[in-house]
Amino acid sequence: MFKPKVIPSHQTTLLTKEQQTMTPEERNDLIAKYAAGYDAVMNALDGFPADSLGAHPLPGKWSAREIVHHLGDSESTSAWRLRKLLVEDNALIQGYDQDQFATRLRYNERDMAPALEAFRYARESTVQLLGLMTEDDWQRAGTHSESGRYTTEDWLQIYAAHAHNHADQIKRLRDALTS
Ligand code: NI
Repeated sequence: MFKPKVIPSHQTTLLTKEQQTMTPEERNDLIAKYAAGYDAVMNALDGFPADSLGAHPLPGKWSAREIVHHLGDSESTSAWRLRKLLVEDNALIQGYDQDQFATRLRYNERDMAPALEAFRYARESTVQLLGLMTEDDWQRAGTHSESGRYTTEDWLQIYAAHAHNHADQIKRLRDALTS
């Protein structure tokens, strides 16, 4: 069970308002959302017709199995990205083509169970790190190969939402297949 870390107020007063883009409360809300991402995906998969995991009922959209493999790969990558941001000064965050990954790495042909576990434990170990981050850690920044400056707060904003967005996508697939 994840417990948001309480940050003593004297730490935040060290920063000016301009430097601080999120309050500790806002960050803790996003960390809790991030920590709930695996359960959101499992809820979306609950009752999904097993013989349709590889189906494409929505034109141009991934199947449920492809989404789960994407989560396995993307979340492993995101875990590594946060670690780089925390350890390396001005870490290089490398972008990649997720559709090429889906096709060339044969997402739709492979059992998704190991990807679900990769997703789950990449998050679980990363939640440990998020709970230990100091104000200084939340000011760290690297450079993304496509989008430029990339801070630990940017990381949090992106990945707090990521799994929930894909859980919604899986639900839309389920609705399309079962209605
Ligand atoms: Ni994604």
